[in-house]
Amino acid sequence: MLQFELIGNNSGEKILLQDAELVFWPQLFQADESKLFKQLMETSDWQSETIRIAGVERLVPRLTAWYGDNGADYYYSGVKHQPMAWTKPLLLIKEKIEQSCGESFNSALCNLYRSGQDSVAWHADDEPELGQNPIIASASFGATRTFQLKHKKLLKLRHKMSLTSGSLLIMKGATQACWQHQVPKEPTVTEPRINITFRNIKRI
Ligand SMILES: O=C(O)CCC(=O)C(=O)O
Repeated sequence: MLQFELIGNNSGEKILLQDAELVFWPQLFQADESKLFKQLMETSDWQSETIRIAGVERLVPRLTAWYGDNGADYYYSGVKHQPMAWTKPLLLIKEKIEQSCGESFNSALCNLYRSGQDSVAWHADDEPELGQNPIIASASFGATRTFQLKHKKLLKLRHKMSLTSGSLLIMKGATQACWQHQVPKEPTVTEPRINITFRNIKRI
């Protein structure tokens, strides 16, 4: 049975970046992170999706799974997707994050990066159903991967950080409006990583 304890300073570390609000907890899940990684691997319904780029169908370079409250539908490539019902480990992680940051979430996108060959390209989490200035809570388990940010207008402004296992990164304020982020391929990484971005879909 997994249990979480809030110890020490639980307010996270602020990352100072122009036009962004980022708060980072390097070890929010502490000793539970490897157990959670295993449970997430086993209980998530990982799917291989395709995207169309310039008329060509391509496999998304990672596996994904959407979970959420009933009715927290989201639109992707013009198609309505319905989330699957929450699993136990996801609900535990969600509860811990909600306790830590004081926000609530009704859906989660899970990404499985099978190795350093998997990635997510530059984008912002700025879909209309997330509303203005959305709060995105990003929890990571497994291999450490590099998370990069670039300002949409001030092209010299860039930032990168290592998202370690058991960490939580909160992105809020103007972050999605002003910045893009990516997880690039890292061929030297051989181990898998799971990332979960908790979101609040407004159109229910
Ligand atoms: O894997 C990550 O750290 C980021 C995932 C991400 O950007 C997303 O799900 O939109």
